[in-house]
Amino acid sequence: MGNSNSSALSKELLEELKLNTKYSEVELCAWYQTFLKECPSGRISREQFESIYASFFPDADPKAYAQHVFRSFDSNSDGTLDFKEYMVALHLTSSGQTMQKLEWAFSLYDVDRNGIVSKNEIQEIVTSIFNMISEEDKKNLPDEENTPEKRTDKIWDLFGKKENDKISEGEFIQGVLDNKEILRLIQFDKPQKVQERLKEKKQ
Ligand SMILES: [Ca+2]
Ligand SMILES: [Ca+2]
Repeated sequence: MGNSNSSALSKELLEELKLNTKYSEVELCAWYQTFLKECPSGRISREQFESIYASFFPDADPKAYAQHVFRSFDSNSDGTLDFKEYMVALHLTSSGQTMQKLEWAFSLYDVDRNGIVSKNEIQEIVTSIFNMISEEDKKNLPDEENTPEKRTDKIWDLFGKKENDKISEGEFIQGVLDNKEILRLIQFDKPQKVQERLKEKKQ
């Protein structure tokens, strides 16, 4: 339509996204139109991002987790998600390759971005995950992982770490690849439900 310049994706960005995500050129262009319709400014603010999460978890408090996820996707740390960051996020959370996903998981847990993960950082993310679980669902958690502290202790033990040890990115990824139990414990375990609601919203 009239404003073809502002609503077209640059060739450069298109090529980059084709390389780094599973999406085709046609899909990326379609996503871009949807993105611009939802976010005419071309950027998603942290507040918008939080309110999207809030709409998915009406029975819980997803704010802290949303902030951590936002940080992990805001790769240039400018406080907004542009289309590129948004598409990488979408790719990673839907069907990214394992290695990419694990690198992203590490960045989610590396709260202060210093390249290593401490037990405190694990507990911070685990606590934010707990805030997204409704009171009803919390009652069904196994006894040894039904508080953020217990779950953090369990993860830390599975990584074979002592209280003040740290985990490097390589160790983190290897640990998760070697032990499915760690993978289960570091994740929020209802991504499927969220994905379904996301799909519903897009239609
Ligand atoms: Ca950004
Ligand atoms: Ca850190």
